[in-house]
Amino acid sequence: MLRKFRPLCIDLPPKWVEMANKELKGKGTVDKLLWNTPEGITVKPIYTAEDIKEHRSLPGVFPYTRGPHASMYTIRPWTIRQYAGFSTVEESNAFYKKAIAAGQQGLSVAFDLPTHRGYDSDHPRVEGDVGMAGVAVDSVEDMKLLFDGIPLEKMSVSMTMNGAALPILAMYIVAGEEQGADKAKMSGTIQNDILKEFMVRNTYIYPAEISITIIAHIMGYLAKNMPKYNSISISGYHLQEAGAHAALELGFTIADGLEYINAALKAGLTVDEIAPRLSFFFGIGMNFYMEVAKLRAARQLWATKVKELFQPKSAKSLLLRTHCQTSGWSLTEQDPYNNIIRTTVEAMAAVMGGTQSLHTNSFDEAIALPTPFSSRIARNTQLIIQEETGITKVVDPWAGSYAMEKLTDDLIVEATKVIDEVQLLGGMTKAINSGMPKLRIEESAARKQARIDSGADVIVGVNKYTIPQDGESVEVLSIDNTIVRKKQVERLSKIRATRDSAAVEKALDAITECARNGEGNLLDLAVIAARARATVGEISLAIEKVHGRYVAGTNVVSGVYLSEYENNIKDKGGIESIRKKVEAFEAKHGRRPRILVCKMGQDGHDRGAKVVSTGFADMGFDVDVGPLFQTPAEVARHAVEADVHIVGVSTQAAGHKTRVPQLINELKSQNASDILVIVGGVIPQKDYDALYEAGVSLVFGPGTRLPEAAEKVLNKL
Ligand code: SCD
Repeated sequence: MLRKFRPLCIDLPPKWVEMANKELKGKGTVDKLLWNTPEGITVKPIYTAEDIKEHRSLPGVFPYTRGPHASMYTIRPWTIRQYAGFSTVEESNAFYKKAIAAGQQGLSVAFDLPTHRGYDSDHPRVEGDVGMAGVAVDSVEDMKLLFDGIPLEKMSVSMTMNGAALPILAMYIVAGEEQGADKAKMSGTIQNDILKEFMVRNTYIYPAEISITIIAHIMGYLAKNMPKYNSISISGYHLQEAGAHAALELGFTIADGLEYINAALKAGLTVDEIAPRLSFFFGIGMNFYMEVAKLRAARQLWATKVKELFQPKSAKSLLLRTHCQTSGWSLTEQDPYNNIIRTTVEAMAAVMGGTQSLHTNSFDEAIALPTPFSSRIARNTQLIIQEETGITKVVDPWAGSYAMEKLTDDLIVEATKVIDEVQLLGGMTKAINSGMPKLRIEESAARKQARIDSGADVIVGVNKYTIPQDGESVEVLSIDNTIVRKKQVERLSKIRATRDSAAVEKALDAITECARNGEGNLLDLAVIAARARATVGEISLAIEKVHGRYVAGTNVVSGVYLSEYENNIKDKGGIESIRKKVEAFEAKHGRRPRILVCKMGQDGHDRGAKVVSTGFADMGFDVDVGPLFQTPAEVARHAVEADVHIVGVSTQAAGHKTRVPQLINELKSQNASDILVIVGGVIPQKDYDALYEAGVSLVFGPGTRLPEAAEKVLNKL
């Protein structure tokens, strides 16, 4: 009798169903308590012993679901490793020293976007980006100042660097040498995960094949010379930030890791030479149980897959060790102190999932780089969990929870489907070339946005329990980019004037030759070039000469925003009225409103641009998506050629103050000042007036509902 309340595949205890149905007092049946998550998992309101297939083995034992070490935090807690870097090397150095004195346990360097993309600070394409979203490093002289007074033999340093991993790691090695450090003792991690750059983050330089070769050379060099240094941080974090749900994040990340092992084997290395120094990096969002389960599932999946595919001899090759970062995307501009609570919940999930290292975001990061005050709170969040709560006293405390064990199994099943799909395409490089992972992530992001816009997914302060926006905003950090750039340009000129140019040229030629014929080790050669004071831009160019720069396609998914929005019954109003307005516009003007969505400068974070493009297209706009990394002049030319009504600038990395006014001037000079310019993204409230004064029609901060944005744009038109 009671089974009719349940979908056939979901087992709920009949006695419980009977009681719960009574408690529902006629307001539906227990079916409505089932939660179908974006991962394709049905979360039940209750789990029992029947849900557990088998008891899991101990932590420190294959398949390591419960942790890579037996004792975990009971003898050594995770490393508090806050990601930071801004403007000049001197300022970042002072910040690191203060953070260490205040309890931080490892360093994590954020570089600016020109450095990521292999441009020196004096390159004409990067004027607005130098020192904005991280620290500018052009040569080994900068690297030495960055770590001045910080002994690299003792301090473990993570460097988030992918595109320009080769020159940056070379400069770090030389900075260590010149401090007198023993390379073999230097510990840390270079992100060096280029595959995910092609999927989401976009700080690649070269095409995929040579990029993977560079990684194999780096793995080879480190295995031989720096055994304590982790050669890659295989990153799901950025996939989650770009919109991937947990099963996509997990599946693609594990598949990336398997691809790197294959690349190393192809380069003549053995699995046991490199796998123990592969490390991972996951994002931790607000779905608490799912995130704890994700880390447990990740360890089990990795150990099982590596054992099955590569049969390593060393148990260390099977261990998934990971860094985690709380979700930047989950932070809101509205009611920003709520972000402290979000970050705390996410940090708890990371720790209960058994992370080895953690970054907790500062509450103001939805709008700007953190201030010393917000950084302190973020760091203290971890110190309080570590030292006041007793959480470190029990290993894998969720083990044995019926719900957690089942969720771990369910996630393994869903992520395995993703991995199998990638393997069928021939591995991750081929899958990326097919465009599949990028589109799957963009689809997941568009669906998430539709669930928020329709009110199905709640974000407190954004689409529920909102407070009036009274213009009051938190203090944010501003960087005067012109001063940073001037300093960098001066230091570059001095280096170029004083170094032995013949030695530099010889070292750079050797890199070009190796990139051409594959003989030698690219990191070995980059170290020689860095010692001779070759710059990041020059070392990058030495390879670009042979392999060129990669240019990504501009496909977007269509239809998914609308279908997800319409699936959610809570708000049917918004979209239909927009579509009607679009039709009215078309009837009057003979064509639909046409918008060019663009990104300028070296900022490759394109989740916002892609979601807006998909959403606006689904609401009836004609959408052009511009290529990444454009100059204002290039965008203006594109806008004129495509005859658009609107240019929508998406910005995440603080370049808006320089580039948006330049774009408006460019449009004027091309007789196209009738084109509306709108700007959206991470923009502090205090910059709004300057943008309006420069001629911007509308500014949209994070958390804007797409139907509202579309309506405002149509009204302006
Ligand atoms: C630890 N150890 C133990 C133990 N716990 N030994 C016995 N029993 C235990 N219970 C040992 C370890 O084996 C290791 O020794 C040593 O202690 C240090 O521990 P660890 O776990 O290796 O910790 P750590 O050195 O901090 O390394 C953690 C990772 C590493 C392995 C995860 O790769 C790392 O630090 N990653 C950080 C990456 C990062 O910060 N990325 C920022 C990205 P041995 O070494 O001898 O084994 C930011 C970013 O991208 C932002 C977004 C953006 O820019 O877009």
